Amino acid sequence: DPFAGDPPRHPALRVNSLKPFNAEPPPELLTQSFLTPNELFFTRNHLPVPAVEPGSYRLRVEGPGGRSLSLSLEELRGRFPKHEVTATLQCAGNRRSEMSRVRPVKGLAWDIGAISTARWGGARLRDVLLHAGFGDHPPAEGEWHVCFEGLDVDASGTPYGASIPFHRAISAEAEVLLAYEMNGQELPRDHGFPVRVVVPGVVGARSVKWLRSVAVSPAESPSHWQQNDYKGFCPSVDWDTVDFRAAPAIQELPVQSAITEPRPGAAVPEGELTVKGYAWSGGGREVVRVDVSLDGGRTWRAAELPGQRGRGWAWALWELRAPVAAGSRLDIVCKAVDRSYNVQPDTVAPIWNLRGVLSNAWHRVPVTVTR
Ligand code: MTE
Ligand code: MO
Repeated sequence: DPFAGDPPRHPALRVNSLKPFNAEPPPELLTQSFLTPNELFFTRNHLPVPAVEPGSYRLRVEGPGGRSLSLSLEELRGRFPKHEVTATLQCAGNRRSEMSRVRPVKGLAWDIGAISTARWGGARLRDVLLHAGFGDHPPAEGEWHVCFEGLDVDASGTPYGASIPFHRAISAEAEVLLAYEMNGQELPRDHGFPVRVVVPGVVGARSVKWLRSVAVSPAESPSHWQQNDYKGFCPSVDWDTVDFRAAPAIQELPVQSAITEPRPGAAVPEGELTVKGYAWSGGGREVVRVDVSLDGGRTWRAAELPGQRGRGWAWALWELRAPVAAGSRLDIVCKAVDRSYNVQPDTVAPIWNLRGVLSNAWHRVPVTVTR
C-alpha cells in the first residue's frame, strides 16, 4: 500500500477520498477562527505523502545558463530573510458538489470547505531566484514561467508539478513564498513538510507541496495538472470534445463566498438568527461587501465585515443577524463583491463545466424556523 506511510489526521475532517487523502473541515468549524488550525486545514493530495528526512532535504533551483543550486533546509532558513503572509488557499474544485447537482462532473465532491487560511512563513521565492542569478526580468523575450515539482510521485515516478508566470514569481508585491512554517509551526506532513510553495491569490494547485525543484522555463510546467486539468470550459464542452490546449491554466480565482451557518435543511429557532460565512477573491482583490438575502434573492442586506484586513490575500469572515418568525421558510443566499466590483453568478448552469471547477454561484441555504 503506497499510502501506508501517510500521517494521522484529525477525526473532525470530512473525508472525500482516503487514498489519496482529500478532506475538508465541517463548515461550522471553518469559520470559527480567522486562521484555520493546521489540523483542520483542508487537504488536497493527488498522491501518497512523501516521507522526507529534514536533514537530508535539498531544494534544487535551476539557475540561468545551466548552473543549478542545491539548498538545504538550514540554508533556506538562514540565507534568506523570513517573510510572513496571511493567505487563503482555495482548491479549484471547492463547491464542486453543487455543480454536480446541475449535471454530473468528474472530480472529488467537495462541499464548501476546500478553502482555508493560514499565516505562512518562509523565504520569498523572489529572493531565492535573485540568489540563483535571475534578475527582475525574464531571461529572454516572451512569456516565461517558474515550474515547481513535488517529491510526491505516481506509480511511474512522475512527480506532481505546476507553474506560475515568471513575473508573479519575481514580483515583490506578489509575495510568493517557499514556506516552511504554517501558523507558527513547521509545516505538517499533509501540507508539504518541509517546504511548499504558497502563491497568494492563486488557485491552490500552484502552491506545490513537498517542493523538490524550481526551474525557470519558456514554457509552462509539462505536468498533467498544469496542462490537462485545472482549466475552465464552455458548458457545452464534454469529454468527447474537450481540448485542454484551448484554455488557459487557472491562476487567479474569481470572487467566492459561502454560508457556513446555518446548514442546509436546518430547523432554526425563532428570534434572532445569525448567518455566518466566508468571502474571498483571487489576485489580492479584497472583498468589499457581502450581500445576504433571506428570501431567495428578492431583498438584500449587507453583512457585517470585519474592518482592517491588511492585504487582500486572505478571506473575510462575515456575519448577519436578523429577526426571524416561527413557521417561516427561509431561502438564505449570499454573494460577495470584490474591490474590482466583480460579482458572483446567480446560478450554476451558465458556469457549469465538465471538470467542476470555478464553482462560485450564489450560495443558497434553505432552512425552516421553529418555535
Ligand atoms: N502539491 C503536491 N506536491 N501534490 C499535490 O497533490 N495538490 C495541490 C496543491 N499542491 C498538491 C500540491 C492542490 S490541487 C491544492 S488545492 C493544494 O495543494 C492544497 O493544499 P493543502 O492540502 O495544503 O490544503
Ligand atoms: Mo486543488
